[in-house]
Amino acid sequence: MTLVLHQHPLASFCHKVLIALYEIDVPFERVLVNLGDEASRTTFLAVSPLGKMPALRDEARDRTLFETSIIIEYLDRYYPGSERLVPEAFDDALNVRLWDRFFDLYVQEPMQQVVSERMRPDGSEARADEARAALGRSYDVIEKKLGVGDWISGDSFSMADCAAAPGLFYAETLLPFGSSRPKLAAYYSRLLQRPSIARVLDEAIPFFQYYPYRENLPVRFRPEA
Ligand SMILES: N[C@@H](CCC(=O)N[C@@H](CS)C(=O)NCC(=O)O)C(=O)O
Repeated sequence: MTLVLHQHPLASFCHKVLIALYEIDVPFERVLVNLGDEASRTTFLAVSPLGKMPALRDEARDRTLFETSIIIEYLDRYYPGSERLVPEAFDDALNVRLWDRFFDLYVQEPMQQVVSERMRPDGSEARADEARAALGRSYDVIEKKLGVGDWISGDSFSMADCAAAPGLFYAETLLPFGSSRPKLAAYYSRLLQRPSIARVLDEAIPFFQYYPYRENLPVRFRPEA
């Protein structure tokens, strides 16, 4: 198999690239990374020296890529699906890249911050409130942006929606969208119904038992008590 994705099924940034791979509909192999296992960690660090997931190896073109947005741009260019994930026209592409950055930096980052605070050995969760407040501000920006077309940058599903789905999926378990953000809630429902996204989330079901906020997941993903 030419494309090999090194990933973990619970990791939100891995979900982002998996969604893109399913949208493009290109065959790939996956290697499950277990950072707690010495052998798996060593193999992974040889591919992704900073230890960040996911990483993509393309044997056919002899390229190794990390950083999700770069991986998706690469796939979209060299293994394009029927619809482009990053539009050709510069202004449209810039808009997609802007919202891709927005979801990575201002949704995924504070979301991960809240989750990692839960794992602090002293149990203090000192910075969780700050990160939740940042998430709330991001929700307000998204609410304002939505309204033209079904997707974040308009009528076409794009790389930015690949970034939005995993960030919002986990963020909603930490800070619900609330009744003041109806467009965000409707966008989130559309994302969950998108076949590529539903597939990625369904594949993660066996792993959701390890998610610290599993009790707040949508019912169909919640592990049995
Ligand atoms: N900016 C990176 C972020 C990747 C990232 O933070 N991945 C997480 C998993 S969701 C990770 O590798 N965590 C392990 C670690 O930081 O040690 C990207 O877009 O690829």
